[in-house]
This record gives sequence, structure tokens and C-alpha cells, in this order.
Amino acid sequence: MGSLTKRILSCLACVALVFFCIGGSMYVVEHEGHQYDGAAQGFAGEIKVSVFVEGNSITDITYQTEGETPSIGGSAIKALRTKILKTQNVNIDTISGATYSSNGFLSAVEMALGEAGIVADGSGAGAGTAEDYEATTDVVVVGGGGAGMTAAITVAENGKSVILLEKSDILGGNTSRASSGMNAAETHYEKEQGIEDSVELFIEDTIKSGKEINDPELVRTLAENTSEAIDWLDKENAPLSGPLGTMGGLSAKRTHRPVDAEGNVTSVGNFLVSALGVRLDELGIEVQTGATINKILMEDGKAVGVSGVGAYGENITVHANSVIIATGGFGGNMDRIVALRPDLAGYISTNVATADGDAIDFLGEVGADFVDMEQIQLHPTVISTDGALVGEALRGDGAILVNREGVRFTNETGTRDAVSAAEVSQTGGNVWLIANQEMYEGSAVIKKLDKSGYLVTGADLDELAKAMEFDTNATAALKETVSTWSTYVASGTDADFSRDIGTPLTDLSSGPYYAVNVGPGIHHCMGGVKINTDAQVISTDGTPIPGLYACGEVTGGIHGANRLGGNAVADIVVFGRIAGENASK
Ligand code: MEZ
Repeated sequence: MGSLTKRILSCLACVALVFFCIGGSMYVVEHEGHQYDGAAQGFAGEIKVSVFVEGNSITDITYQTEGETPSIGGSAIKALRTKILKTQNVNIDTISGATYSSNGFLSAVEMALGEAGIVADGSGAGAGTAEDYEATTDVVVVGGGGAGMTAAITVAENGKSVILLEKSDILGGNTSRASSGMNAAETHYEKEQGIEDSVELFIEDTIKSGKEINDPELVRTLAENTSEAIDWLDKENAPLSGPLGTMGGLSAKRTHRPVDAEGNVTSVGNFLVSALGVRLDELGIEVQTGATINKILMEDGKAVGVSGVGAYGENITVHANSVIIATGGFGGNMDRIVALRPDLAGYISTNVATADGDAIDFLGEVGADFVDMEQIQLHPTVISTDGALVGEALRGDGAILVNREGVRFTNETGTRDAVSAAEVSQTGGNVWLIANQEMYEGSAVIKKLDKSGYLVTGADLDELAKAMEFDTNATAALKETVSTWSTYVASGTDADFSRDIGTPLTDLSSGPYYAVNVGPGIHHCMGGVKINTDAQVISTDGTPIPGLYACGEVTGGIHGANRLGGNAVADIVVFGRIAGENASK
């Protein structure tokens, strides 16, 4: 802004009038203070802000964004705006998972404040104040990951009012970490792609992987509803329409995957969180982020709401006819993990920090029962430095695992418990996942790993081995391993580990090659609160707790002792819909 404009602005009255249009009607909003504008680049376009300043205080911030996804960038910007207004400080952290949007918004605000000539350092009037929040709705959903978002959308589509409360600053939870896809059987996509599969096979695979301790009725409900869940996602503009993939322990290619605008197979988690975030917005669903819920309100034995605290210490109370708990597992809370499973101390976790298991306490207080709590899963391909996930479907697409001696050591498409256990006994407890250019082309997942700096590469296997710091023996072994593997793909038989080779995208016989160093990491809590097939929470006396529902990773019993990759995404959509349906009744 030039100095002339600045002078004109400072001559304006202390109440700025902002005009904007919604659906053709002109609205005039009054803002206390002088208006200063700023702009900066966000994730996918420019973020423009108007900051209203009175004296040394920021009285309001309005913004316009281009291309920020509502659920990620949009909710990060909303959270940052609230934080700046409440703290009167712009020196705040960016929001994890939305760094570009956060940086763009903060830079635009700083630009406007520079024009205003004030330093927002926490000294402005109103810093640290926060009003209590109290509301009444038909249904309150606690937890804004995939299960909670699905449940809230289902409630709103049933014509009922719903408030979605999320502890973190942004929506998505652990769903945003899922990479590979969603398992579903007898879908129209399977038919179109000529895949033979059945609900019964889905059930068989799930129970076998779960070592037969799964609740068979919950498994049947999951399997029978996946096809309809896929149709529902189509309708919500979240089609998992890409080439079907496979994961460890699946007897059919039933992993449904999304594609991005360029046609690359992309990560299912972010795809769903973005698409469902758009639906939350379209349906006008109220979302409160930064809300830590610690109590279920009960009246005459029925759940009638929740209470907790907001990000600024304000009290949060929501009264509702029904309560849905969708807070995820506790894989982000090492204290809880180690208390149940001391053998898992020291493992990295793929989970978001807010997957902390708070709900175990407040569900326990209202008499809920729990199952299989010590059943905690290690995912075999996790980056040990930061817990980033290397999607399991990459192995289904043809990648192999080799140890530091350059040798395959297991069936890469075995179940997660088997592959993780095999990795632990290799030198250093970590291994290399090998892919090639054929896989790289068409995979937004591999391209993203590359962009994030996780991959090493080589034009041929000698170069790749050098990049992996293999010695001469390991390099020779790697070349032998890949050449043998290519013959196994050609013959369709893995003479070493009986891997079901299927129809991989590649036989890995040609480069360039890519590799990523991985090992096991804490991934999924199979145990959790007990539910029935209507997603009602079951009490310790075996009866459903009226008005109380749960869905997603907070629940236990579906996955038994070992979840199949791709079944968590199926779980959140299927049981999110069931919880939403029943809670709206
Ligand atoms: O189901 C999962 O945990 C999943 C989709 C993970 C992955 O490997 O991508």
C-alpha cells in the first residue's frame, strides 16, 4: 500500500465498513478500527487479508483465499485468525499439516500490520480473554477425523442440527495420515475393473488377520456396508475411482484409491479429509476446533451432551439429544501405549498427537466397556525419523523390501504383524523399500515422498546401492535379489516367500530406481470402546448406553488382533455413517 493510500485510510473514521456479496445480496459489516490490507501466497493461490486496528490492538481480521482446501488450509487460517485475535500476537506457530496456508496467512497479516505501523506482540487490548461457549444441537460429534466428519455429514443430510468438536486446530486426525486406500467388496469399481471379490472373502480375510478374536457381527456389518459406503463417497464428491490396489493379507484387489487432477493415484487420507471438509462447509455444519472434551453429560442414564475446555481456557458446553464419540485411538500417547504394551517403548508413531486416548477416561466415567486394549499394531513401513507413513499399497503395486545385506527377507504382502516382526530381526531393525520409475509414474504418493526428501535414487542398481551406502557384497546381493525377483514376477511364483504376486505394475527389471529406509512404527489401536452393530456404546453391564454412539478407531472389536491395511478407512466411513444415521433418529 502506498503512503497516499495509507494517509487516506488514517483519515477514515474509526469504524470501517466492509461490503461483501453473498448470493447476490449486499451485506455491510462494521469493523472497529482502521483497515489495513495485506496479501501473500498460500498453498494454491493468494491469501488476501484486511486487518482492523485500533490504537495498538487488532480488532478483527477478514480474509479471502484462493484454492485453500476448506478442511486443511481453510480451518488452519480460521484457527490462526482466532489465535491472533485472542493473543494479539502474530509470532505464533504455523499449524502442522497446513504450513503453506499458515505461512501465507501470517505473512499477509504481518504485511498489513507493517502498514499499520504496529507490532502485535501480545500487548494489545483483549489479549488472553475468551468467552465461554455454550450451545444446543440435535447431535454433537466429538472428534473431527474421518469418522467424525462422516458422522456429522450423515446427521446434517438427515436434516438434523450437528456441532462437530475437534481438539486439534485442523480437521483430519489420523485419517489425514492414511496413504493407501479403502477396502470394499462387491463395489461397482471392482466390477468395472474385472476384480472378483465377495463380502464373504472380505470377512474371511479380516477375521484371519485379526486372529479370530474379532467381533464377527461387527466384521459382517463392516463388510456388508463397504459397497454402499463407496457409493456414498461417490455422491459426496469423494470418488475412490483409481486403479484398485492390494494390501497385506487381502485375497482380492479391493483397496479403492483416489486419483488427483493429473490422474496420479494419490493419498486416500488427505483426499477424503478435503472432500468431506467441502461437504461440511456446503452443509453449513458448525465446527469448533481447539476443543478438548473431557466429560459426557448424563441425565437419567442418557447421554445429553459434552463439556470441556477451549484453546484459551474457555468452558465449552454442548447440549444434545445424542452424542457421537469419534476421537480416534491413543497411538499418539506413548504413556498409554507403554502402560498397556511395555514392549512397544521406543517405537516411533505414525499418529497425530491428538490421538491421545482422552476418550478412554470420559467414556469410562459413564460406564462404557472396552475390548482388546492391548492390541496395538505396528505398521511395517514407517520413516523412523518422524513417523511418516510409506503406504502399504506400494508393496501391492510391486515394491519389494530388502535388508541392509541387499536380500529379501519376507513376503512383503504378508499381514502387518508378520512383516513388522520380520523387519525387527534384520540388521539395525530397519530395511529398504525398493521401487522403480514405472511405479513413480502415476503415483502422487511416491512423488510426495520424493518431494519430502525421503527417497534415495539411482539410474541403475549400482547407483541406488551407493545412495543406500551398501558395501560391495550388499550391492552384488541387491542386483541378484532384483534379478531373481523379476523372474518370479514372470513365472508368477515367489520361490522364496510364496508372496501372492498377482499382477504388479512392474517386475522391477528396469531403472531408474528409488528406495526409502523404513521400519515398524506404532500405527493402529485395534482395541477401544465396545459398540454394537448400531454403533451404540455398550456399558460394562452389557447394555447400550442411551444416546451414546462411537465410531472409528476409538472403538474396539472390529479388527481383532491385527487390522488389515485399508480396513480403517472402511471402518470410519461405514461406522461413521451408521453412528450418524442412528444418532439422528
Ligand atoms: O489402513 C491403513 O492403515 C492405511 C491406509 C495405511 C497405509 O499404509 O497407507
